[in-house]
Amino acid sequence: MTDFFAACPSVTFEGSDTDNEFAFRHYDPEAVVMGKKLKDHLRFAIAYWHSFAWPGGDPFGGQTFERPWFGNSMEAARLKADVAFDLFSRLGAPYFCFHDADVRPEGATFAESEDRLKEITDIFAAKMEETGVKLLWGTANLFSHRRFMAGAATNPDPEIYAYAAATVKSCMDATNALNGENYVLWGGREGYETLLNTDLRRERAQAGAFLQRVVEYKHKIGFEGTILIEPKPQEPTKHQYDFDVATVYGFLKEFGLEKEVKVNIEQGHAILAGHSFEHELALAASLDILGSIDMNRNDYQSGWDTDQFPDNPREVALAYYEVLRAGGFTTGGTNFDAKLRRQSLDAEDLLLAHVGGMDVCARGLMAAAAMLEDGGLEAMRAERYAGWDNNDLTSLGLEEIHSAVRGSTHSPEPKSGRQERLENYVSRFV
Ligand code: XUL
Ligand code: CO
Repeated sequence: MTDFFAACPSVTFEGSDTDNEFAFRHYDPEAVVMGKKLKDHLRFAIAYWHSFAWPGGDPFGGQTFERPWFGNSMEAARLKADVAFDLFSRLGAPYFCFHDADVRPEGATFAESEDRLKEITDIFAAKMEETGVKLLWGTANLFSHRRFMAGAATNPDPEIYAYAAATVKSCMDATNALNGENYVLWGGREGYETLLNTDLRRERAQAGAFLQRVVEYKHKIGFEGTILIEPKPQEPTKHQYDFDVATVYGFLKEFGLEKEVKVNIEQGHAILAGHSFEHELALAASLDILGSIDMNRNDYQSGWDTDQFPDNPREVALAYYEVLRAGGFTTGGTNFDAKLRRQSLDAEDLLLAHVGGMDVCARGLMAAAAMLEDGGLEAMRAERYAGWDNNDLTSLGLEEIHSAVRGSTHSPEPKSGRQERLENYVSRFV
């Protein structure tokens, strides 16, 4: 067993008056909001990679964290699993998420890597049974190893495509064995560094075929979870094909997958794409492809993906407003794809970062629910479009419309968009 978090008590809800750092002020998992418990709305997941596998490096410096489970042995991987499940339990986090590379050391061959993944998957299964923690999603790391430097599905070398396909199969098997509720594909290297060496048409066709094979395999093994693509515009590559929600939707339509695959939207990726988080969520909901979220925040100055824990109640509230307006999560949830700053060395830092993130999400979700129940925004939205309720012109041709407009003496007047009043309205709730 592990004593890494020995100095950290288990965290429970104490309410907003508490001065206990190790307590939730807003996240009362059992509290009922809009007819559902908060824990069932939020469906929090801890990201294995940031919390247990990330060494604390940045582009100018390497490892800052010294964790007892760092190393390339299976013994280290087993210790890491102990520590991870200890954190999940202390936080009362209902879910976790992982890549193959986060949980097992790379083997000398594909088969060895896969066997190691299976061994860890069996350990996870036992720990999940014991603790009640579930798997929100599994995924394959098709971006860290040098073999994937020019992409996985979109690689110019078919042998790498094959390696990626085999890796995804083994990660889907692991996810299925653990009853994962989703399977995520993030195309970190599916893009290009320079157009000068890139055949866009070919790479797009490879990516489409790859995803079709993933969906076929999902049905073949009876995986009941949702396949999710996680959009991101760039970083690590200069340009990534899954740029944003709109781009992914066009891709899914082209390959006939828009009813099979949804999106996992990450706050920081939305910002990198020049959107807000709520824009991406609202668009996905309007296209019926909203699946799950990766919750973090970006530094608005740095221009890269800083993956910080969320701390802005208003932003979080506007995001959950879109999630709730779309009917809430089904298989999806709130994955903290967020990491500590590299100077935050202590076990307490890791645990308390999640406490703060969970609290701000709960606060945001409750504010969003209150807005939705109050109905003010929806009433104003309905009123704004009311003219269309009994007057759908969209099937009429231009000539028909022209003769009606020309024959009328009525001149339409613009109406206020009321933006400031709407912003004031939101401020009342957050
Ligand atoms: C990278 C990122 C990934 C995906 C899973 O920016 O968000 O961690 O969430 O591969
Ligand atoms: Co992510």
